[in-house]
Amino acid sequence: MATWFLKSRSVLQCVKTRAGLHQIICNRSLKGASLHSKALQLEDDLDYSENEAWYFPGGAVPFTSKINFIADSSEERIHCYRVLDNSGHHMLSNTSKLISKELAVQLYSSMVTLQMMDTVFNEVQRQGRTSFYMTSHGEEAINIASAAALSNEDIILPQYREHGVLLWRGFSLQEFANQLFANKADKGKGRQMPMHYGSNKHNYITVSSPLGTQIPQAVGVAYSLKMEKKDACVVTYFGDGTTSEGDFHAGLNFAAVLEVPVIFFCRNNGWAISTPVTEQFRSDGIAVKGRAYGIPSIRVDGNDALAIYDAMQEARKIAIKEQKPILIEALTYRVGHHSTSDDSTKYRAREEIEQWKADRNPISRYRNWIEGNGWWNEEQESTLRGSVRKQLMNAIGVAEKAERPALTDLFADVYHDMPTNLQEQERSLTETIRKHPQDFPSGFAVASQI
Ligand SMILES: Cc1ncc(C[n+]2csc(CCOP(=O)(O)OP(=O)(O)O)c2C)c(N)n1
Ligand SMILES: [Mg+2]
Repeated sequence: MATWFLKSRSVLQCVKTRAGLHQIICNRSLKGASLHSKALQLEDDLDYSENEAWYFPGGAVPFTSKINFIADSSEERIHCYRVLDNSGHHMLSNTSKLISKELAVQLYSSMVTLQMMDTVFNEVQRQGRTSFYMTSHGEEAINIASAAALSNEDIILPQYREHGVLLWRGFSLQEFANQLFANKADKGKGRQMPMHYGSNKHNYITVSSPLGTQIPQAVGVAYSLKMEKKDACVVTYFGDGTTSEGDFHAGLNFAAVLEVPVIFFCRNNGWAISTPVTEQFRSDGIAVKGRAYGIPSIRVDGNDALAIYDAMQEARKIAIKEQKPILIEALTYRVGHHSTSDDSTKYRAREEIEQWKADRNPISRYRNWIEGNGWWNEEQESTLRGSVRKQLMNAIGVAEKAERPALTDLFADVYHDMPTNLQEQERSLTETIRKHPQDFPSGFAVASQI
């Protein structure tokens, strides 16, 4: 391998072969076409003399006599793709890219449902009826429009503020309520914190609290899709704060090298609980980081449903057809508190929140567009809101009254044969509940004999 650094141009052929070999060793699944295009790229580089360039994997590296550090930022920031302007007028000259009336209305109805569901479930938590909640207020367009651009076969690895994707896929308001109340009908058997949704049926991998763990996992899932030659991709969502985790960087690098169909979707909402993005990184946001790893990347207006839909559709096409990762950075704002355990007015100005809520609201902007098309009116609005409210009230009533999961479920499903330490813990918990029933919520099915 030391011959790599041989200076003579006469060894170029040898270097070319080595570059080819290097690629094969790195990734045996590389298709012939891809190798061929890399070889062509090297041919183009032949214009350089040996004094002008070194040949390294990836192409020729020209020499310069100027000492020149790559700038820490470019003069102009990466542009942000949008289709609708602030008042909901479309900016495209080619209007054929716009969506059908049916889909447009479906997107709007789902965004409103998500907003209402968040408002009501958040209230329920404030009343002390559930233990925790997180709204996606301000990020409704990201949730719904990104989901709408996918096929249900695409696998989602979420962070936690993307329950709208699950809503779009058909997870019912009753199923959401069952999870939040941790009742017997909850698919997770009440073992997860509220908001930690998951559903096999909807190809939605269960939320996991430690930030960023979903990112390298998504790359692994995408690698399996690649091996099985599936016509599908993986989408993993995460926030701006999560890009400071090592898992983000490891995940991007693996995805680029393994050439897998994964879409990294970053919701850059300005805050990671109380940490603003200005204290999180000094780069031009997240999109620029994709390039550093060799990943095609785009910045999108996260409050423009049509832009999100369009970008996601394109990203999906590239990811599957070209078998490569894509990074999408959606600029938005976390209008709500981080969670019900947070009061964001303690660390940010109310005016900032109000400005995003009023002037940059993704739902009202989109409503202006569909109303302008004659596809929506006030009567439809009140019918939709009335119906969603009724469904929510009903779902909450049912979920709250439902039986709790059996206590034994707390210890099941991890091991085929329960180890003795878990058996001991189960016995001890059952005993404690029997002795101090007043300290535990009622309605547990405690095993009679363990
Ligand atoms: C590894 C890890 N570190 C810290 C936390 C605590 N924590 C939970 S959410 C959060 C903020 C994440 O911000 P971001 O990724 O921007 O997502 P957002 O909440 O803005 O949607 C933090 C620090 C955690 N869950 N996991
Ligand atoms: Mg954030």
